[in-house]
Amino acid sequence: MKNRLLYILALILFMQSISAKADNGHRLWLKYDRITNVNNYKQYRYLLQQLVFRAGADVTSVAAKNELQRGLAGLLDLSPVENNQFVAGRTLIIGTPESNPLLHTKLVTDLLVQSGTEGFIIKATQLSGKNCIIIAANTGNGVLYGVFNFLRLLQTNQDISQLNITDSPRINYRILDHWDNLERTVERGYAGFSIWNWHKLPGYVDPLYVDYARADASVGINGVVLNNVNANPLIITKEYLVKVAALANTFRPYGIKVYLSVRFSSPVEIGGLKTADPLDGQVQKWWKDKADEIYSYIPDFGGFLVKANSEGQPGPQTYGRSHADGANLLADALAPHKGIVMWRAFVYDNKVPDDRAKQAYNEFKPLDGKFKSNVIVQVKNGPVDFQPREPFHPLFGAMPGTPLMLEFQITQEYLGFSTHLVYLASLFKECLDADTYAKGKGSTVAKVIDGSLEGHKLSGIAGVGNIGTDANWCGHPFAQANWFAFGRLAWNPELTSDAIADDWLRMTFSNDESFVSPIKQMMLDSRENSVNYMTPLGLHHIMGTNTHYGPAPWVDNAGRPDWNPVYYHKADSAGVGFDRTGTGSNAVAQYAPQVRDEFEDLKTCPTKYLLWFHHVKWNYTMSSGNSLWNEMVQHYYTGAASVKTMQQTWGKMNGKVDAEQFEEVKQLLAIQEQEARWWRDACVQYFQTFSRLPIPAGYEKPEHPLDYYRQLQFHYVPGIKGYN
Ligand code: GCV
Repeated sequence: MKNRLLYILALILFMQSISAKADNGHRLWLKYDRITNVNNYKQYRYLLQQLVFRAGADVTSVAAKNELQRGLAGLLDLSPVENNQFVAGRTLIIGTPESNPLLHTKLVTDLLVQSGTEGFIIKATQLSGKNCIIIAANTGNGVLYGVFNFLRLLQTNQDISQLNITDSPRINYRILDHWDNLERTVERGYAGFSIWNWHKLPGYVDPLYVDYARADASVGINGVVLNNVNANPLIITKEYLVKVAALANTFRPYGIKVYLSVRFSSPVEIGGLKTADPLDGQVQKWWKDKADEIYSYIPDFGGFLVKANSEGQPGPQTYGRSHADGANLLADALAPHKGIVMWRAFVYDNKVPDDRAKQAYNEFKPLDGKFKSNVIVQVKNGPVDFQPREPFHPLFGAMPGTPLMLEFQITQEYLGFSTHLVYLASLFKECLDADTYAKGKGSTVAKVIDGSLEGHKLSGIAGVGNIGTDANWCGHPFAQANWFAFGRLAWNPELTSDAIADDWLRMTFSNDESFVSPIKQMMLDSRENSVNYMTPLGLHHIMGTNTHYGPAPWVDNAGRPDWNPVYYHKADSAGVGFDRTGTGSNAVAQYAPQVRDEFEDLKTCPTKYLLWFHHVKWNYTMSSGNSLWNEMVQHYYTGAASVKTMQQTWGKMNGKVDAEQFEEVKQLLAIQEQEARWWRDACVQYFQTFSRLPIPAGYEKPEHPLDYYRQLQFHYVPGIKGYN
């Protein structure tokens, strides 16, 4: 009996030790596991024996120090000796010139001239004639970013003996938008429920919030919108403000400000007023008082995000006023506290426009220059809605008198939810690097939004987050890379997708080249793969209505024309595609002449945007020599086949990464492979009903007839309101 008990006890301990080792991805890219490369390990331990950390007593400096100690303990099993002396060649010196006398030198202060309040330098140098490594900044925030950058160098096994880094963010407001509802569902969220436990706040502050803030800060995110743009007015009542304040207090050490989405009609709904008209004196007073109240709870509150007169949300147009009137009302209320208004240009109202892609430009372009100085207009990357591929939004470059903020979607509403491996840096870069020609060649979207093109002080970028209560935060281990990539590009839009993937893979999984190299390539190819099996050649908005799950190009009976996929692809017996040239909706005219001309001409229009701008005959000869029909089929088949290749590539990684994560990715890739074929077979057969052309020889037959796909129904698809 005793032996049996001992045996069971041993077994339990053994099982625990196994599960303790298994990695569920919760530590994201901040694992800080012991460095396995012997040379790097030795170099780092030698160079970092001593630590002189004097960065002030502010909460951010304390957070920076804690992070450094945590990182060095994990990566190197090192607790550097901290004092004011330093040993030549073996000391890390950290702080600001004010707080750390060792850094109060001309060399350091000169280098920090351009660093602003968030930049930093990391340098192998000499101070008082002795070799050392310094991390210096003008503020605690800069020190924090410098520390995260330094730890990244160690995590990715860089040589640190010759460091010479000067870095600062190009964009001021780098914000993660949560579409989290107060009852904890997440609109378009595929990673579980909202991480904000409103019920337990403010009494219980989950340590998870600190991990969340560390992750954001590690990639330079400095603002968080806590709630859905389809906003509940309760968020700015006292009941919720005390909860918001608790989160703000938790995020403050990490340089993160809190923002809220507000509902334009709040003065009526929670203020008891009869109107929310922005020109009404009582309404103006109500918002001013509300702003004062918010700042009494959260002194460094960031400001408001607003979705108005869009998809049924109330707004200034409800009272016959303009978007500028609405934004300026809130801007005036926030201005005394230095808060900002992020006013969304995603207007998609009840009147059906001639072309939905034109609506934001039509409404906002005439308002250029009419916004108060603390308003920034937030524009989605493309003119329709976060599709797998869209051309850049024509408002970029078209509103020189107004600071514009770029909104990306990190959550994969249209890109396979959290079951498809799609690395989004490629999508982000395609937009950031696009040339608007607003002020001649080189007027990229990145330069519009970083303020440099027009000399705007206010500059911003937002990403709609993909975070939820799933153990790995994002639902798919590789979806974490999109959170990471958003932050890195928000800090520096010039980084390459390749470099970001490289860092993320090394920090998250392994520095083993035989892993990093093939898996990085798989990531870099993944977005194009998904475009191919979902919406090749400029097709868009052909997914399941409302759920946005799977293909449904046939839907033609939704409430209004521009809710229907058929509105967007316009397939008929002659051809397919939305004519947005002068013979069609003329949306091309919203772009600068150089861009317009390129898109308007069938011969010069990039193949990837072809059916976005043109209705093209099925037998049109593409630049490849294929007919349009054959080319479309080829893209769908190549896309689906590429997921098989991803499976093979991943299959070879068994043993190179944690077993639990290997298995998770393997299973998710199998779902993706199935769904890629579903997209392919449904779309090819549907478009074939118009082209009446055969699927060229050599391609496998679709698994099921078209009717099978048309009749599929799904219940409880995540991410839509009321799904639970
Ligand atoms: C938050 C799309 C999404 C909506 C989202 C909207 C927006 O329409 O499907 O869920 O609402 O964009 O960005 O406001």
